[in-house]
Amino acid sequence: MRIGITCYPTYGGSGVVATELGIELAGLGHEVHFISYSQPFRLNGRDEGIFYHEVPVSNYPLFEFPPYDLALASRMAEVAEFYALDLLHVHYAIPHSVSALLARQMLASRGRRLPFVTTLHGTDITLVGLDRSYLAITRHGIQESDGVTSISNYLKEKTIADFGVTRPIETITNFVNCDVYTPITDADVRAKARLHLAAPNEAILMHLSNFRPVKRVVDAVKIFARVVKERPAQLVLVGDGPDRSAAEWLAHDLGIHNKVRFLGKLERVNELLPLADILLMPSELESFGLAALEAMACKVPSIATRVGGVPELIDDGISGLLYDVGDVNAMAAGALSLLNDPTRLEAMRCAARKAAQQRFCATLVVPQYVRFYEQVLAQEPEKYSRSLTA
Ligand code: GMT
Repeated sequence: MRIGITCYPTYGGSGVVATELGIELAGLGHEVHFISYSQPFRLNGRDEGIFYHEVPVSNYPLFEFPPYDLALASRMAEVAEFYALDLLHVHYAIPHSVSALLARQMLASRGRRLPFVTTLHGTDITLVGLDRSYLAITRHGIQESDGVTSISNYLKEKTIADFGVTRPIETITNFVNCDVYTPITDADVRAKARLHLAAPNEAILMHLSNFRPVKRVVDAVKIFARVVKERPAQLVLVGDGPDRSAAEWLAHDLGIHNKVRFLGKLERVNELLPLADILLMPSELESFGLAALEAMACKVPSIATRVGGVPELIDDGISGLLYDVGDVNAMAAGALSLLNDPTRLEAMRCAARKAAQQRFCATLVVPQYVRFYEQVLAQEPEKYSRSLTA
């Protein structure tokens, strides 16, 4: 198949999933064309079968807001035509599903078919899409998609309840490449690599996010402050975003800044995650929690919040521990109980890796997308043209 993928290419879970999906699809022999305003950050330009098409957005003095969604629609139609795309797969409903809808209409008027699949990721449904200025158009984009997938059952139910979407939505969970995200099995190698981040007697707690308010990175610092009072430890924060300054200030105010390391945005998180003992994911909301899955594949369990789709990923008490949002005392106590009981921690580490392998491995999930594309492509052309004119 020749598949066009559109996503937010910068730091963010939906862009990561879209990029990893493109890489996996190309690995299966499909031709993948990314269409976006910049190169998705996990692409290196060297992957066979992957092409990148930038969306130029020209400005004009009349435009206070350059219309990216229109430029995207034009580019989608252009790329689909030039490269004979079979379908488009857009990640994050706003505005990508609407641009795809326009591209589909543009090509239909020229007698060419371009179905599109929309994958719902999170804040497109739970936050941004609920804003009055976007709600109706987001619902329209979803409703008019040729296929819709959601990354968790939670998000699927939320879309039906809050947007009144009546078309079927298929849950296809996020996934991880279990050969790229792996534990470091040699204890000596792992111990040596950890020395870059912590002293041998220190536990490593890690947090990985885009530091937006929804991630509650400040809670990660609060949890760590309670842990480090009781035992030697380091907090390693990977990523960057609006709440970084608040987290840095808190670490200084609490006098623990020499134990807190901000590594910034990094690409090869698969090399860092296996060095952690525990991942902290104290989010206000997660429709899935991709960072926790990537950590699980590296044999790292999470202390996380019982929100959104997280309970579909983490089996509380088995592959991680779940708490109420903001309950930093309980989360710190949970982290300490694991760190002070190496046998229990090891059992949880093994369960985390096993869950990633058995339920969320790319080899299991990516074929679900391929089957879904085939179903969309098999939809009868008459039905397709009816939906276009309806
Ligand atoms: O909202 C974000 O934090 C970013 C967002 C995105 O779309 O980039 O992440 C969402 O999608 C991820 C990948 O599917 C999920 O793992 C995250 O749980 C989800 N974030 C939220 O629901 C807050």
